[in-house]
Amino acid sequence: MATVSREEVRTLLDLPLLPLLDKARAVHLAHHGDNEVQLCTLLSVKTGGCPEDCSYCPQSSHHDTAVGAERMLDVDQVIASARRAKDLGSTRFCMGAAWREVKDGPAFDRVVDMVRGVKDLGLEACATLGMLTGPQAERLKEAGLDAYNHNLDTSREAYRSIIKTRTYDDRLRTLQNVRSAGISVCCGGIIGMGEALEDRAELLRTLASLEPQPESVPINALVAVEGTPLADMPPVDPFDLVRMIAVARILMPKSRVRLSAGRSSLTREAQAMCLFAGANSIFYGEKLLTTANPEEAADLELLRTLGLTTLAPVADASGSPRHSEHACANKGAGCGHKHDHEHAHAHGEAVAE
Ligand code: SAM
Ligand code: DTB
Ligand code: SF4
Repeated sequence: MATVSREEVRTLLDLPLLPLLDKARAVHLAHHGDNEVQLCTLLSVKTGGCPEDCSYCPQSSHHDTAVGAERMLDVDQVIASARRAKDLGSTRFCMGAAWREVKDGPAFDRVVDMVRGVKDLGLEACATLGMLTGPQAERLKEAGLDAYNHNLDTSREAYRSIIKTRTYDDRLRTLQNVRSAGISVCCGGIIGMGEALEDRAELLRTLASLEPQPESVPINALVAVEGTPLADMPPVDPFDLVRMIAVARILMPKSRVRLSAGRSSLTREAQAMCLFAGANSIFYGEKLLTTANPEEAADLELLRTLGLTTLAPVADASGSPRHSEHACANKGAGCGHKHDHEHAHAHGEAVAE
């Protein structure tokens, strides 16, 4: 897309909700008419004790929260979780570490092995490990990493009041290293941290101006965690989240927009509006990194009610059946579809594929 100005983004964000939804929906249908939602499962492979001071984060060692520093998980534990996620229908598995930056050595070697194991299962592999150098990004790429999550979180101006231990430019540098290594970019932000509308507009403008635009754009609503400096922030107005998603969809038509943290505080109806506005991925599984997320069954039921399907898994090198049989209303009528995802696609159902 041609460069967009802050004023143009602000005009979109300020539209009355229904005309904004009309615009976003038109863009969404033109680029993602398949009605597919990707299920992505998160796992914290190294929890807590992080030296960064991100005001929103329960894993920062600067804040006194219930999340303590834990040992890094073993490769086998991670692969077992990834297998469970896949059996439940996820097609993407994202490993998070509470690190400021990746340091070469045994811990990074272990993450590289985790990436290989996740890829062997036929899942998309994503990681979010803090800052990365070019050579580190290349090593992850060689291991098969598909995507790297590194959020800009908010505007450059507001960033300084949210995080003091690193700069916006540090963030942009890592994004460039990821891009140069040929890994796809997952980059988004958070609303509800006390930022002004201008900051939201500026975040969206910055994301949309990245060249190329990020393939994946997570939009998080702050999960206000006790012990963090943002613990007492008022809850996000769900319509504000719908607006952010709608404008992200309009500005980044081809990207996968992810309805991310904060879903546990949203009604089914609010989530439905987010999905209508252009979100086509959710984090799936009872936990995000350290905080709660809706139960899988509730998510599948919601998608089914809305007539959305889940993204089909990519081919598995082993060729073995990857999904258990799933009760399909059409099976009795002899629809002939052998696997869950075939039923889902043919009959407009949302099932764990
Ligand atoms: N340490 C790495 C980093 O900061 O990039 C990776 C993990 S970090 C937890 C990943 C992202 O989670 C952050 O960039 C932030 O956008 C999001 N996040 C963390 N805590 C959050 C919260 N309480 N509410 C909403 N989003 C949150
Ligand atoms: C993203 O933007 N949101 C996810 C994922 N990328 C890594 C993380 C949300 C974390 C919410 C707080 C927690 O569970 O610790
Ligand atoms: Fe550390 Fe990432 Fe949390 Fe910031 S968001 S404190 S870098 S884990």
